Amino acid sequence: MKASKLLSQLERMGIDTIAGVPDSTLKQFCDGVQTYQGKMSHYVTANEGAAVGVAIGSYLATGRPACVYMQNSGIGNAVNPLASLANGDVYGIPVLFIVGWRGEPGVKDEPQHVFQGKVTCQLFETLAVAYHVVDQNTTEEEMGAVLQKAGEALAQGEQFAIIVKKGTFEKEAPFLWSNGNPMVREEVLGRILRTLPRDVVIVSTTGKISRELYERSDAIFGGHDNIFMTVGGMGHASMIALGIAEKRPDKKIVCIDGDGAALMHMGALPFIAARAPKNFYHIVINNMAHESVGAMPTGCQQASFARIAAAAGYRRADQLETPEAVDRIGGLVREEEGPVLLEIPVSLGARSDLGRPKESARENKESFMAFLKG
Ligand SMILES: Cc1ncc(C[n+]2csc(CCOP(=O)(O)OP(=O)(O)O)c2C)c(N)n1
Repeated sequence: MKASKLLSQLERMGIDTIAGVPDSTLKQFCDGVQTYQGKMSHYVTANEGAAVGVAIGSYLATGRPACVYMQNSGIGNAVNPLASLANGDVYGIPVLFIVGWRGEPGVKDEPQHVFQGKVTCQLFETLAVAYHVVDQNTTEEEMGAVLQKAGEALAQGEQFAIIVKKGTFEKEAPFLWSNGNPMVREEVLGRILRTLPRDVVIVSTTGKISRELYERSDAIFGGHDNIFMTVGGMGHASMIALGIAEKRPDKKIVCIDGDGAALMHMGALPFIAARAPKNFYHIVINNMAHESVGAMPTGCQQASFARIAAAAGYRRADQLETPEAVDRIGGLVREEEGPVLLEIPVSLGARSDLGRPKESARENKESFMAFLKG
């Protein structure tokens, strides 16, 4: 199936708005959305609930249903506006979902996708959203029938989900862009690990930032017990770090966040500033993209996390633009009180042979808790 073809079919169905958060299973589809020549408006939203919000608003303004795309991890974020606004017992607002299915039962995937993958279809059933699963063998004719069914549901003010298995979309011309930043994320993460005191507690965000930290830490120190990897729950690393920081004022806590993740639940910033934990250091690695799932731009390239954090009330907030500035983080963490936010601009891209954690998530939790205790 070609993304460009599906997009023009959606447009013919009267859909003129598409909003979502990128996903690795939908990488080819997301590339197709970026390069699409049609008339649809496209929004990469901060989270999947916000995409449902745009879909609702756009429908209210035009009477046309919108399409929301996301990874199945994002269903949780979408449930609130879906169940309490779009559902037929409330306003009855049509939305077409396109959902990448990570953790499909029987297909090996990372721990964070296993349970979510198992309950994906059930969740749509519970939410009274009719759905159809498509894969690489779905023919054009079958897809036509699915869209026909979807159109009928949308016409009734209902929602419909197309659940997409891995490998469904064909490769087309990728969407290529550069953010112009010279520093490389993995090198920056290595520098951060080297400059930080060895006894700091690190909470890292979802995606390749955690995978790169894990590998760098193993290579430099032969272990990673001080790192809690927020492998799922994108956007919640900083609140996890706050939870630890408040219970362990004797430890310095460093949250290593991504810009996409920080945007996803940005309410954390003023909240952390209000709690003012003295032992809290927040580093935002900013590549202006959801790099881990295919480097789609976040759509908020203008945002300065340092300025946002300063306005939110962090005690100090800076942008670090050179390797030498990154090397000074350790001194800052040793000498200054938090909450501090440091924004580090980096380029796009990652090593193609980047690994994944070798232990189970539970083993990592246990070694991290033992480190915290010790
Ligand atoms: C709720 C939710 N939506 C989407 C995803 C898929 N996902 C995993 S990592 C990622 C991108 C993270 O972007 P950012 O925080 O900027 O870090 P980067 O990958 O750019 O280093 C996305 C969208 C997810 N895991 N959870």
